[in-house]
Amino acid sequence: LSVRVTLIWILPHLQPLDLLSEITEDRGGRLIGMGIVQAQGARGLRLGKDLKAISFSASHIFKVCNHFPAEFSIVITLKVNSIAPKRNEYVFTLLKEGTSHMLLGLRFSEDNHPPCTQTEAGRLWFDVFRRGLFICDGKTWVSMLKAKERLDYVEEYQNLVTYSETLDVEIFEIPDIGLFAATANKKPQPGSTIFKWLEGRFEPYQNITTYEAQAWKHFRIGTEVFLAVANFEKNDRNQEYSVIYRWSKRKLQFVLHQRLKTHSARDWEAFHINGETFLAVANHREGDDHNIDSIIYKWNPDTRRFQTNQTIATSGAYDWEFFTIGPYAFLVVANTFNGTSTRIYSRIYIQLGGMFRLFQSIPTYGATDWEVFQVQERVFLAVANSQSYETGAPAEINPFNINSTIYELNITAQMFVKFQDIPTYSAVDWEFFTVGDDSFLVVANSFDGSKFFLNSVIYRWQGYESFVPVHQLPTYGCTDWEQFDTAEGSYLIYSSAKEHISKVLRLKTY
Ligand SMILES: [Ca+2]
Ligand SMILES: [Ca+2]
Ligand SMILES: [Ca+2]
Repeated sequence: LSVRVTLIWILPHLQPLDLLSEITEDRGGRLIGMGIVQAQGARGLRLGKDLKAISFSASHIFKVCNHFPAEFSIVITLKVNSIAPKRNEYVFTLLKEGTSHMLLGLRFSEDNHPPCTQTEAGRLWFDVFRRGLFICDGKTWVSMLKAKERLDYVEEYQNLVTYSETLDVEIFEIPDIGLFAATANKKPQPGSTIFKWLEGRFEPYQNITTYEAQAWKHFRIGTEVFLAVANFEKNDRNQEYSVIYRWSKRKLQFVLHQRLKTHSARDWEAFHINGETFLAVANHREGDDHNIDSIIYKWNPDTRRFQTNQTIATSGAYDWEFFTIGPYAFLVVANTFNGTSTRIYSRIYIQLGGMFRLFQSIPTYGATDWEVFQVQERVFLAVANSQSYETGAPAEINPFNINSTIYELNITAQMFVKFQDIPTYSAVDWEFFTVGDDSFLVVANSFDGSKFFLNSVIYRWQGYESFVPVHQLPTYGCTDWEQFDTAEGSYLIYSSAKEHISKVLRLKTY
């Protein structure tokens, strides 16, 4: 064990003190109980085998004032060749005068947590394995080197004025260009707006004609950036298309790339499997028929076009979500309505042999959104249920105030099982995000049966207690939540299907 301990006062007129020299030399300047060693060009002191501890009175260094300064650093250079498992070693301690009561201590161990109770409060611990310095707050070891931020509250940041109501927001980055938000707007002229983040705010950048746009999806193929829009309505020439745009590096604008025939498209999902790019469209209905095919397209690098790869029968499809677990690729669809009922199955598909096959069916109630997320090693799927309705069945007390459900992947059973029910009001979106070490879910509550002014709710993961509501956010016709980070901070944005304003909120942390 070789050590060097220096105490640095954080005051300009105080000089660093070499604490080791206080104990290593006798009056004649000879070393006591240690030897000088050289390791990779650095000289240090090795404690003698028989030396258990050496100490000196603090009065040696507190010559003018006998109080510790409010701020100070202890710099320790330590080389440990080996440490017995489950052993702790104190490197430095400060004891109360004339007693063995420890006021401050720094010890290191090989990843077995030393106890941390009121007795150890204020003690430091250097974890060799995780290479972190921790302080005991009386209950747990808190990291000092990389103090994680925590969500304190949410504040209004920017009112994003849109030309018409907004159904969806997509946040994406174009490398070397910046951060963008594409809003899916209801009216065709001037259409939907793409905003660019400039000096801490979103500013309008480009308008694109869309037809009751429901959703935007951004994706990349190689270095090329694309944006796909789901158009719910026909264009002026009675044609029904959803459109893929490509970022032109020359024009610095999105330009038309490909039009695909869709049927009241609600959503696009983009994903890559083994280097190939796919797009899945949620076809909601054709005329009055909700039981139609949704399509998975595959990018053909030769023609630079998307081609139909697979069709999947859906019922009022509203949302696709792609995810992977280990080597397996999954797609889950939110089926909203089959023509008579919203109480139908939404389905999870797994890709086997190049095709998606049914993996699991989950009963849902007018499902509008799936959100997949992980907390530690656990995989969850949350569904937003918007409405419980069935032709001929007795009406519910409030068909909009129903549970939305979080499912967890059970590895042994190889299926998703119900984890937690959360009461929602015509939920249309879940968004998962993290702040520091904490995990959050925010739900878009859109309608309670009589009004669109409702609170959306942020839930925090609290382990054994599951997700617990922590913040209530007043919203108006809220349809989508997105979380994003910039150099300035962390933000949420939500879209309103009821007014021409979407709102950017700032996550205040401490
Ligand atoms: Ca969105
Ligand atoms: Ca989606
Ligand atoms: Ca979502």
